[in-house]
Amino acid sequence: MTVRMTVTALAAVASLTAASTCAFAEEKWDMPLAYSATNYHSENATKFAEAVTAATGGKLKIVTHPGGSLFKGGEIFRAIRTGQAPIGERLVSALGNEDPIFEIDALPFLATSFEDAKKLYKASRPRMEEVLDEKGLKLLYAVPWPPQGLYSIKPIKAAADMKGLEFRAYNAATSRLAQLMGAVPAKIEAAELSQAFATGKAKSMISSGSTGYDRKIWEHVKYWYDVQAWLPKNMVIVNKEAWGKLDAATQKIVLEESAKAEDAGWAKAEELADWYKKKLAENGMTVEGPSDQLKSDFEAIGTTMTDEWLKKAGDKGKAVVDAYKAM
Ligand code: PCA
Repeated sequence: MTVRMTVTALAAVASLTAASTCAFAEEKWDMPLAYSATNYHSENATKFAEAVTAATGGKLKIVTHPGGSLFKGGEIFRAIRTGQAPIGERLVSALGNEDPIFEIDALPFLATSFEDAKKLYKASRPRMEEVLDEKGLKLLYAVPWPPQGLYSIKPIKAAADMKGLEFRAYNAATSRLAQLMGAVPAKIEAAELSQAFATGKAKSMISSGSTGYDRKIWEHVKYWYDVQAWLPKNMVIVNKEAWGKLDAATQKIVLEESAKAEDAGWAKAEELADWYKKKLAENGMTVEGPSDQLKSDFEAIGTTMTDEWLKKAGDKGKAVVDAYKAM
């Protein structure tokens, strides 16, 4: 009994001492992510979170929650905006109803290589930051997905073959694209994909090899056409109020680690793009380029969608496209 009491007393003294030597207030940030833990976006975000935690000596501890476990993809932007989560990651092009600038990321054939996607990012980042700032948010970093291709349970030689086919969309732009092909779109988050294809709710979609690989899409889908239509990005944003509570030294560390995460993420996406395609093929999928007809059908749809977007996005949108084209 005496010994137990002594141990308890010692532990109490030790924890008091630890508390008094911690001259700083510790802050814990939960960071919701929509995509699976093993996806490179999530792994990159987790590395970023760990690097910030280490570099601040635990003063700012960031903990990631992948796979939509804390907030689903469709809820993350609002959660950060309202301060329910201080930080998180969201697919940029899914935010078209917040502002048209975010949809520039999913305009077919505007930027189809990593190099052009980087230019488009440079050209659009100032406007993105302006819009986010008005909403009480700050952009930390953005990382692309590999080029987008067409998944289908049946061979597709032309857009006409998509007529009536159930199509999984991940934003308004992919819904519109489906509509223009005569397909039947339904918005479904990546985390719910396997279920949607298993039940036949989805029979086609446009996405990268990355998401097909993550969801073992070959269990349901046999064809992937490497259309290289665009490279959408995920962005990591922070609530400005939460940001304002950090001291200058901590903010500096977060910005430095964000820059590193951005560079690492772009490099990883590019490195993995071909690897994903190989994995789809190894698992029995037919992986090939689009037929000339399908390509020209997509190009025509891309022109329509770009025209529609320019009307919506007005002068500010046009200025971004012009800046991109001048690069
Ligand atoms: N994967 C994400 C968005 C773009 C991509 O390649 C998805 O399908 O949800």
